[in-house]
Amino acid sequence: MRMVFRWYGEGNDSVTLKQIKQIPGVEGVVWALHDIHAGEEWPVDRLLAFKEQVEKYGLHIEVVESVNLHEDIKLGRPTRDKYIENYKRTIENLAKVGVKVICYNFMPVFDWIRTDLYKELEDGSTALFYEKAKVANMDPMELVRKIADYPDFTMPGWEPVRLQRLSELFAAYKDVTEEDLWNNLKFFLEQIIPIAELNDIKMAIHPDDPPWSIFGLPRIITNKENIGRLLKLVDNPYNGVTLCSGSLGVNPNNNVAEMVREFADRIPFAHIRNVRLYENGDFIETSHRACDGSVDICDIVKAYHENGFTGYARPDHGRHIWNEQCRPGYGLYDRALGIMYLWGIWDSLERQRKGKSYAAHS
Ligand code: DNO
Repeated sequence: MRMVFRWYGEGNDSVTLKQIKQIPGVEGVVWALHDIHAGEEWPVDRLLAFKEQVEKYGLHIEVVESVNLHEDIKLGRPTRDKYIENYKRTIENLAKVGVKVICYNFMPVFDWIRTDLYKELEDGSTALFYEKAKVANMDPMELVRKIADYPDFTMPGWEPVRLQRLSELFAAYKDVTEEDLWNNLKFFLEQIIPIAELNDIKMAIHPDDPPWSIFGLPRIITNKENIGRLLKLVDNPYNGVTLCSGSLGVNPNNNVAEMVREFADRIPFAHIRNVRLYENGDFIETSHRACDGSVDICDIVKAYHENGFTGYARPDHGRHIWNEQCRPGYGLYDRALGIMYLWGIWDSLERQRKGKSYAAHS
């Protein structure tokens, strides 16, 4: 397991590279050029400058999250061809700076969705919260206004350009079914995977968050069966998944550890975090510790360990603790605690496997 940490870039993140370097076992940052619009090519000079900046701190940039797809690709419009060409060029450019994994998603219009970014937990910390009934009854424009209340934060999937086009996008998706989305994903992968393979970059799709349809828009990367289907669309090791325990874990029918066991060789990147589910379908993000939420993080890490997982992993969202001012879900403290929890489980499993001390200096 190769630990990495999401970083939004200088001036765009409250966490510094120096701090990230001090979290035990973190070897690289998970990053993106957030100012580049979906569909545009990422220029090599920008990538080289970013690499130099990060490497100064002894960290690598091998995992990108995300290279977002232009909506025309998801909609299967004829104009997708030029955006797919740009995507291929971006893959080639990323290979030039040593990138090994590209995380992306295929969710129409929106990326992850929550109804409250600062919901208080019983210990006084705050965390991302999703109220199912609220979303079910919500006009999506209301959610957009809510995000606009936090102008300092550019959330992936919520770029201003996309939001301005919201009503147009809803109209465009009106008749798009899940099967259409599958066909459009297949078309994209058939074009992209050969280029990814040639450039030794694994494509790793992120599950839909939450893994069900919202606002009547189709969502397809939602459960084990569909992940199996995705992997077969183009049956090649370069077509993989970012297995996100928090996204998939909010559906109680999803057993994430079972998915790890089934798809281990097709998971180049793991997102590991916990979430607490309520009977009415609401959920809140908790600490990574298994007993704090509904997802068996111990069993998930055990499944990775059993399978000799050598891919990248990152803690996912954290709570906001100790008065930290940060991007919602992306503070330093709770994610660093999450990492230590994951290492704790991993190291004790390693200790058992080896049958001898795991301490480097003993
Ligand atoms: C949320 C993230 C997602 C993820 C994208 C990948 O915190 O896990 O926004 O980056 O869905 O494309």
